[in-house]
Amino acid sequence: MPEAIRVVVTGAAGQIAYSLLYSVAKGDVFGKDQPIVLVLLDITPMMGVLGGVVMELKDCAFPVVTEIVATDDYDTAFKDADACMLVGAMPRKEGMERKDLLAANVKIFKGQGESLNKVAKKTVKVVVVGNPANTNALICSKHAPSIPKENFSALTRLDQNRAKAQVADRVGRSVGDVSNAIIWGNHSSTQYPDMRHATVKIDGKAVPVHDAVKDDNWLKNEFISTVQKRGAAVIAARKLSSAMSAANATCDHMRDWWFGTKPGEWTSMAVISDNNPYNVPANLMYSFPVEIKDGKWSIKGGLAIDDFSQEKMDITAKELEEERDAALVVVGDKK
Ligand code: NAX
Repeated sequence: MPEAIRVVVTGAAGQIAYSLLYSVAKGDVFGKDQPIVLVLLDITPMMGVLGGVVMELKDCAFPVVTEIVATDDYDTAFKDADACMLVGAMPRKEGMERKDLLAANVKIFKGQGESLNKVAKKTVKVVVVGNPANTNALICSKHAPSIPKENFSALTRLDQNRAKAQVADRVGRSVGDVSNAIIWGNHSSTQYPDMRHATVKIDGKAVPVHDAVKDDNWLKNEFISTVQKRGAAVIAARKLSSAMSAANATCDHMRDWWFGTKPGEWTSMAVISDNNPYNVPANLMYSFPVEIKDGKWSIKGGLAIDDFSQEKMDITAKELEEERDAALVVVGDKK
């Protein structure tokens, strides 16, 4: 058996973590032969609830889990961490403006970045799920300068999965037949779900999604807004935000980062935009199509960008620049 890896889940007493921990502990992310020390972080008032989660995890008797650590202390949680799923965040409360939410959250991610910088392995892989995920990931990375920027990412895989599901339904195929959907930009309503390079397998052949859907108007309008607003639609129906699908996407994201993408396929991840091949401004956590090999992602280059796409990519970049600048003021890195 290989040596155990330390996997940290924050917001561990929350609703996404409740599904996420089950999959991680079952071996669905790092493999059924990879022992795991499962580290659960939440805030002090949630320690009682977290104790219940620990009891349930123990009662699952998952063979890959060698130890469970539950804590409210950042340095204890992140010590020697190999992989971190940063789900915990301050939820939006009634009457709270977007800027108040941003301020509360970037302070959390500054603190977690500082702790990662001090105590985590320099090879740690970090995915931020807690919103505003892209900007939180950027702030976290900035406060962990001893860890490569490439080791930080934010989750847009849920948006990608949503996009694939919409197209699969539309053309009456299984979602597994749809490949190479792209989410560009922010995990917010400005994201640009792009199917221009995606294919759907029909009778064993990879057909461009545009040819299979045969409705450019749907792809440019209803499809995009459905994906952009899917989170709100789930809340309206379930009276709770997406949890199972968010947990599943977090697992997909980390599994692909750990084991790699299939040849000829890419996946969407928000990663540092420095030196990207699409002229997106530097110094943002922007979602791109990435290929992953040996635990390292690289942005898939060479995809043609038409005027329609360029405009949408610019809108979401602008929002990320505004979020970043506001966040840098909050953490005192900018006046
Ligand atoms: P919950 O409110 O159920 O759980 C959040 C948990 O985080 C709570 O237990 C809370 O005590 C904990 N927490 C707060 N501050 C913390 C800190 N400093 N350290 C550790 N834990 C802390 O929310 P849940 O539904 O699980 O959602 C978590 C986050 O995911 C939210 O920010 C949400 O907006 C975000 N989402 C992001 C998605 C994405 O695709 N990037 C999609 C789903 C989800 O909306």
